[in-house]
Amino acid sequence: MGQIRYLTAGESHGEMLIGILEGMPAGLSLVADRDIDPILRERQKGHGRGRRQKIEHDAARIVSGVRNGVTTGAPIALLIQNKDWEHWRERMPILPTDVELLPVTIPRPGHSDLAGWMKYGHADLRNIFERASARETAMRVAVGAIASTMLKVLGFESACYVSAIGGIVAEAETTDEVLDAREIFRASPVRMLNRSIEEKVIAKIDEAKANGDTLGGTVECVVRNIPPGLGSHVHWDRKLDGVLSQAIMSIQAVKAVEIGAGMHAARSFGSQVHDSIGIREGRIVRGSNNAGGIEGGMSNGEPIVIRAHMKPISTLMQPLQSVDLATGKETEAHIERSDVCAVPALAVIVEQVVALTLASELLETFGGDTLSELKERVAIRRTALRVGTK
Ligand code: EPS
Repeated sequence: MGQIRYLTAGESHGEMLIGILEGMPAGLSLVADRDIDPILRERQKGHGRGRRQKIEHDAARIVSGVRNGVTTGAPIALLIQNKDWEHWRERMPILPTDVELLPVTIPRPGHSDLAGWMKYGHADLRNIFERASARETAMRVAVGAIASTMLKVLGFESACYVSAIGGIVAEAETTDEVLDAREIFRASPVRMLNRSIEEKVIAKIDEAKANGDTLGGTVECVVRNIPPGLGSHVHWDRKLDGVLSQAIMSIQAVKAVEIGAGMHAARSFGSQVHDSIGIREGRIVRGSNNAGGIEGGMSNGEPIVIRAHMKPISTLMQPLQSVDLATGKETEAHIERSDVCAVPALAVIVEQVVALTLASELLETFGGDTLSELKERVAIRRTALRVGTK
């Protein structure tokens, strides 16, 4: 368990999303429209997003924990208004109502609908999926952007791009390539590195849309300048790779996580996988980074490389077979406005979720009530690791 805790609340078509971030040190300069809102806007982009993103203009309002543009060390509370609530306020009432709520009773295969019904028995599946919706990730991104702001001050650099959509793959060769190409993929409608395949990917998303279908894909996140020693080898629940994977697996529609060489490592000889250790000017250097920056559950100073694989979105305009839970009869699944492809949004979400985890682990390892204390301690760790001195 790291030192940062956060909670989100809110339904996709409720009045607002709410977040509370606890454990940030005092002394961080933080202004929502400079540090959070540009990242929220990035999450809304991408070819294949639905009409909802034309309605929303996500912006965070900080309501506590910051004074005069600087964190105080108190919990930071945030609000994001759902503009679409205007259209839903009658059907998403907090108070008892006489308005007909038009219950949804036919679960969508792949969504939370059926498992949530089995768990809660709600007669209206909307009571499940309004909260399960990936709309919640808007607040996770807002909270993560605060962690990112702190990590940037401490010299961390991160980027996350889309390496595959619908089976069309374009992976970076090196970590530096990803970080250097940030402006390129941010400008891409599919957040990919290779502009030459962009058209092919866009055509595939359009084909899915025309067929009432959806597409998933893969994103790759890299983070550079991480001090060694985050996480721990001593307990299962303190291992950095375990903690990162849990955080990423908790993002809606993510079905697999890989670190470094990931699945490829399982198919290769050890001599092809493990990263040789060398020395240059008194400093440890590695021959490769197949470990993805983590060995023995600890950061080893190399860039962290982590991939998340997303299933296709489960609301299909050409629905699969399902069962009406009210009548017990087989029929077509419920249709709800949704996205065709949200993999570019996932890239933004993963980068911020990784930042939250790293910030939390950083504070666990180095402590620090104030940002200046934390900065000093991180600097000592970064410079202390010289070898060959005797
Ligand atoms: C989302 C907003 C939602 C969905 C999407 C995420 O908007 P609406 O339901 O009003 O169209 O587009 O939710 C899902 C993919 C899901 O599985 O529920 C957003 O802002 O990210």
